[in-house]
Amino acid sequence: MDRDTLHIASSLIKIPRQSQQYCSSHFVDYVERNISYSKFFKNYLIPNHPCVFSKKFTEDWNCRKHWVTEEGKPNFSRLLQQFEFVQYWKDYIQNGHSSPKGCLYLKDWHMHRNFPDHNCYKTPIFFSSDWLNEYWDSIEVDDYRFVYMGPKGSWTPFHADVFRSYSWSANICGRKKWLLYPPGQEEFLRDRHGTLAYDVTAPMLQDKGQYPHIDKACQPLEIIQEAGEIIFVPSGWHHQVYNLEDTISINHNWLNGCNLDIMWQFLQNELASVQREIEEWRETMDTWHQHCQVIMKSCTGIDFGEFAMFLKIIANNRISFLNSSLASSSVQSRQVAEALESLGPHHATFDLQRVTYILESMLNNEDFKRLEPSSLKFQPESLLQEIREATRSTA
Ligand SMILES: O=C(O)CCC(=O)C(=O)O
Ligand SMILES: [Fe+2]
Repeated sequence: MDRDTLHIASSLIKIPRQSQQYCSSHFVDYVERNISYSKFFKNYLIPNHPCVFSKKFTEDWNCRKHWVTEEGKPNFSRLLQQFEFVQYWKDYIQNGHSSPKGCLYLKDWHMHRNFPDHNCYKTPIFFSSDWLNEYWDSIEVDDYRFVYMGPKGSWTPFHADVFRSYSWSANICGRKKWLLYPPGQEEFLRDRHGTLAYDVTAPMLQDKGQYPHIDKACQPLEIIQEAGEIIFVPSGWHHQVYNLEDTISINHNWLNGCNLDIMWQFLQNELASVQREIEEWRETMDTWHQHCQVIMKSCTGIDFGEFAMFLKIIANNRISFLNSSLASSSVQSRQVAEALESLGPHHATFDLQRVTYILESMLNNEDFKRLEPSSLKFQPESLLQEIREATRSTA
């Protein structure tokens, strides 16, 4: 990241997100060839706008060569040697796109975790400020890097991504149709009980008795993604996705300093909905607030204590990086060091500014103040002080 971009980003940090108005535009930017990281950061990450990268950006990936035949179809003999689901898929196509098992879609397969040496793609630099995978790699519990393999006709219902993260998704072969709705539109796509639509194209949605706010919903942004292209799905944009051909894709969920505020708002909303759900027990239980955190963790995958820990690990890595003392003893820490190196010290400074901003907001949050000291394994005030010291010379 260059210095100008850091200045622009720093000045935006404390401005609350405007409620976003995207309905008027039905176009999505197409990135034909190399753009600088700073440009991607300013044009897409900060404004939280989608874009599509051309197939130039994946042309040197091994999987684009090895997993695909010359006709652009999945290379089953090659894939069969490696992966089991492929037998089902091959039979399905030979059987005229049908199977007694139905139209199965292999989703959320942790290929990267299961085959760490499978050097079949490289995350483009644009998506490399990835705190989600950096944190979950460090605790060795999970990751958010996936392969999807789906026959023509398979699809993913309407949703927004985990913790309101970004996603990027590259078609190794095949084509997808994406229907994207800007943040906030999902409120108009709920039925009278408040349940989010499963299929936004279902005729039932036109029934105003069932979907009372449907008239207010804008048309989705419709994107056809061709083989080799990568789509950037911004934070909190709900989407529904179709495989128009037999399609293999690689996607990551990721988040960073630009959408950290969206994640933090999401967690506060999640906690509020747990609290509403068990409101009636509030007065009868001393440990009601702790219980809310436990329920939130089991429904959402994270609680306030772990979110604070996540910020601590991210901040520590950047403090060490700025002090030139970042360890790179394991594969994971080498990956982190490489990413921080290629994004540069201005990016690390921006990251720390964002951690500070959110940590300060957390310290003012009533539910955060109520956490048991034991659920917080460090002192946020000390971390803020360390960040101030580390960024003093660079800011
Ligand atoms: O490709 C799909 O079917 C779904 C992908 C998706 O939801 C995502 O990348 O966020
Ligand atoms: Fe998604």
